[in-house]
Amino acid sequence: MDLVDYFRDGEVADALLAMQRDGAALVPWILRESVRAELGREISRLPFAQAVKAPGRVRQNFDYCAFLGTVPVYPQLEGLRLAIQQLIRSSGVMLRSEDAECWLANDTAVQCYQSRGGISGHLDPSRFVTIIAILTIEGGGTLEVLAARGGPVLKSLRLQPGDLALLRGAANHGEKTSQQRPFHWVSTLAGQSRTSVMFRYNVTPEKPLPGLVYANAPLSPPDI
Ligand SMILES: O=C(O)CCC(=O)C(=O)O
Repeated sequence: MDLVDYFRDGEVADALLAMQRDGAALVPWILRESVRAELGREISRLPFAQAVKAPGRVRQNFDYCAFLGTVPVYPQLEGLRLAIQQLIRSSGVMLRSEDAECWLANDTAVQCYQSRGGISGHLDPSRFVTIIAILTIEGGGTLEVLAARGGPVLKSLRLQPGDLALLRGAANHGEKTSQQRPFHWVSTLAGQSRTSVMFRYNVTPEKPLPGLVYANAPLSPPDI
């Protein structure tokens, strides 16, 4: 059974163009109920860690579990990674920064927000290029594109279980400014928790990102 509804491909292409224009866009209800339930069960077994304070003024209030490259041991998440990669690559969309056909989902992060959790206004690191794909697995939240770190809000997306949000990543080939990446913040809906799965195209996977630990990172050699 397909994880996502391929018959709605045209909707993904339209959303990618809206993402290019506005910084973010939504493809509602892309995951089937049964798929979300399976993912939820698998996600509950992940080795979560608490997000550490990001550099500067960014406040992060969630637990996360990240994988670089493939997602070993967790077949539902790995299946979702491949399905979303295929969905975006086959959209036929030519973005300003790069053809969507070149996009890779080689960096996966599962994030669990308790009620009132979230992340304050920030830019994603420039190593994450072109498209950031964010699925809401459980709970509800809001993702807002901002004119600057503290607002005002330019576009607001309400995130429901099964939705796919698309966020504009950095331009490939070394973007130096923040013109391409939108400032954004994420919050939970009142009284709700939220679990998201985020797929990104990391163009410098060999360089560690301060504060981020991958669950499948190779063990460091023993001290001798
Ligand atoms: O969990 C989400 O919906 C996205 C979080 C986000 O913007 C980030 O971690 O940079």
